[in-house]
Amino acid sequence: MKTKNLKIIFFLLFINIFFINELKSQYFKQPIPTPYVCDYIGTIKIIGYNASQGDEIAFYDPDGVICGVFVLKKDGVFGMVHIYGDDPTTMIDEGAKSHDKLEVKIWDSKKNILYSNKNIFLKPLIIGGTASPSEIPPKWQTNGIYAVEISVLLAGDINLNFKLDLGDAFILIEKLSLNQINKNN
Ligand SMILES: [Ca+2]
Ligand SMILES: [Ca+2]
Repeated sequence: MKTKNLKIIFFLLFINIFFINELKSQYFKQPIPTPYVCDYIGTIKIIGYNASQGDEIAFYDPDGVICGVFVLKKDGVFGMVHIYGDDPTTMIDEGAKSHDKLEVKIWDSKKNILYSNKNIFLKPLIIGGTASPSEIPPKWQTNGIYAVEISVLLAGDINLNFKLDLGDAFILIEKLSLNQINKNN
């Protein structure tokens, strides 16, 4: 009986080490690994709050190929994300070439919302060690480690206070009327 219990405990430990630590993405499909890799780490906030464990980040190359995916293991931080480069010896496009701009998409797992393009703001992150602050937009190059701060903001949140409110409306009206004045002159 005791050995049976021990076996169960070891089995659970095994599952914990090999499966739970390597969370598989539910939303984004897995990239195709190649020997050409660059790594990204950093922080991530969604509309002012730390992104949650289980939320997903995907990196796309300019051909629309998904070349890096990471499922958050801890709130607010991610990485390392392995972002794969294209293997020139294969016919298919597995990922990025040197200096390709990378696009980021975020999936909020609890709300089941996908954020991309105009909702996502990136900033270089200085953390020291072996990671360099990322260029903005991030560019793929083999063998580097880069750090970036990701913020998801509401589209239309012009004054960046994480709310869509009258403040945004006033700025927008001001902009529109300035455009109108410029047009009329
Ligand atoms: Ca290829
Ligand atoms: Ca490509």
